[in-house]
Amino acid sequence: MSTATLDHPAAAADIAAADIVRELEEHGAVRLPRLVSEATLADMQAAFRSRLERLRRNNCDGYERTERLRLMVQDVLTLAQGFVDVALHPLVKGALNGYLGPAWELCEAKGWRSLPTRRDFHGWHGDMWYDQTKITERVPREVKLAFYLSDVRSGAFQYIRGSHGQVPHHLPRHEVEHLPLDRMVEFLGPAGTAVLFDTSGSHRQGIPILELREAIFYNYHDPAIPLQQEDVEYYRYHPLLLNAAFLGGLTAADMRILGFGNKTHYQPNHVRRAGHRGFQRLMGAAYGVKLCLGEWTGRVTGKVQRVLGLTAR
Ligand SMILES: O=C(O)CCC(=O)C(=O)O
Repeated sequence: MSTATLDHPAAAADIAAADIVRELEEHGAVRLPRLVSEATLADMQAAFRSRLERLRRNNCDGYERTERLRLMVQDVLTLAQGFVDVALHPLVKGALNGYLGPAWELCEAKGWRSLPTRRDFHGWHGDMWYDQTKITERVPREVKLAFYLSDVRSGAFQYIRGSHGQVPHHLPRHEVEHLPLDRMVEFLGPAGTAVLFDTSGSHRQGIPILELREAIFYNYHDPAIPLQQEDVEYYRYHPLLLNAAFLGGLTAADMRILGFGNKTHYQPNHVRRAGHRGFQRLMGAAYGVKLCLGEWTGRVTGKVQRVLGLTAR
């Protein structure tokens, strides 16, 4: 396969894109050549890690944690220019035009840090995203771009080559037992490794995960395809959240890809059903008490200081 980087002329990217489309058609997953410079990668890593400092709450941005072994960072396009540049890389766009046809958009951009474990917590699956009760006669295509932000020596993305095009589902034990593991490809690689894959094929994060792994996953599909109910309720494919600072120099095609003006999946006043509601209320109340105590202590300290003549009245 020919190689291309972010700075290659469009013609070279077109040739490489055709190779990538062929690989996707045949195998369902393909490793891409390097997409960003070391400096851009470092910028992305620093921005991503700044979101991993703490759990998101109140006036502090951070990660989301809805499961034990992954810390989720939502809406990575807001974090650094590199996240937008990778999403709209000419090679990626060329490959997606060839594989998905004319109507695809970027529908999600998030990442996570996976924690070390020997547990197969995610399992083999094809991504379920569209409404399988409405679309029965074909499997609509969806492609993800995996992009590593840490060196991956274990816990890599794994894919069964040629398994794409099946109705996506979580593989039950009897199917896992018969998986053709001789066709399994494991995408080990340094930070900056990028892999495009058809999400209907069987894939998972491999185990054991011996070191923290940080990766982002961009999700591309046709937004006109009806979504499964669970994702509508969760508001999973909400219109992308963007950062105006990173949107200079977009073409009309880029704006379409980022969903400018597309309200198909916009839900006014959406409120996500919260889990752990009792616990959240308790934490909210405890925080309220802490603020009251802080205010009261401040008043008492002020009074004492005034009585002792330590501050002006
Ligand atoms: O984290 C991984 O390597 C697997 C990702 C995955 O299964 C998915 O995005 O559906």
